[in-house]
Amino acid sequence: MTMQLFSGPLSMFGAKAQIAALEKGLAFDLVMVPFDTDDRYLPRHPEVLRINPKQQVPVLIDGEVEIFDSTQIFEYLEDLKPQPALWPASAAARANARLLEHLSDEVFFPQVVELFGLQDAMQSPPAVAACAACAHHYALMEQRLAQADHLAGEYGYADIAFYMAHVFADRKGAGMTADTPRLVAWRDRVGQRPAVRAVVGPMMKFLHAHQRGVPDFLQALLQGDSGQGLRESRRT
Ligand SMILES: N[C@@H](CCC(=O)N[C@@H](CS)C(=O)NCC(=O)O)C(=O)O
Repeated sequence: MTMQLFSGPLSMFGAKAQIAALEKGLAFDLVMVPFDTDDRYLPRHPEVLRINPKQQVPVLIDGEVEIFDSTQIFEYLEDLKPQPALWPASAAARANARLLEHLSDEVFFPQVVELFGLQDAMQSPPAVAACAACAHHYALMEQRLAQADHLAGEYGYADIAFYMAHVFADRKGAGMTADTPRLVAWRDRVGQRPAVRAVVGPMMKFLHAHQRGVPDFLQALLQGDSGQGLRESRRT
């Protein structure tokens, strides 16, 4: 039976898992769970409730494997199909890449979450602090890109995680700027990947259809077929 990935139309963590599966060339059925239109996901799908005590997406079912959490799913996909590799080869480089992925999910993204609900108060102290924290993270990533085209050497999970997190940061008013030119070039490079376009394109079209903001740098995805022929096997 084909692997099933449970996500939501605006789930940045689900998008991480979806991009990774596409990069690996793995077939999967994408199951979109119910969702309300105010940045809140209500994953009432019975399989999500059964498998994830946190009741969150993404959840992956592959035969006897039933797991949740985007990073856990990264690890499973890497074990399942080692090529193309999305973690670096050496132990030290892998540790570094995992650290960057963790920082993106657990340090950078929580600052973005702070901005949810503050869109009309971007000069308020908590919004200013969250934007400053995002800018600090961008500056750190800019330094990483002095040595390589991607955050942890070759393109991989660290890039996927931070790309998705920064899309939401931009939507909430904490996007990257010309202060980090290497990072802007990285954004364009990663954003051109067919797997990334295939996931971010529909997400932007969903936002647009619900009269919600689409970042300037992603406006082009509203035109035409952003999936470029890369599709998961079926949407449920
Ligand atoms: N650490 C988890 C985070 C998952 C997460 O926050 N999922 C969100 C959607 S992007 C969700 O399902 N939220 C619903 C809720 O918390 O009630 C991961 O990496 O998968």
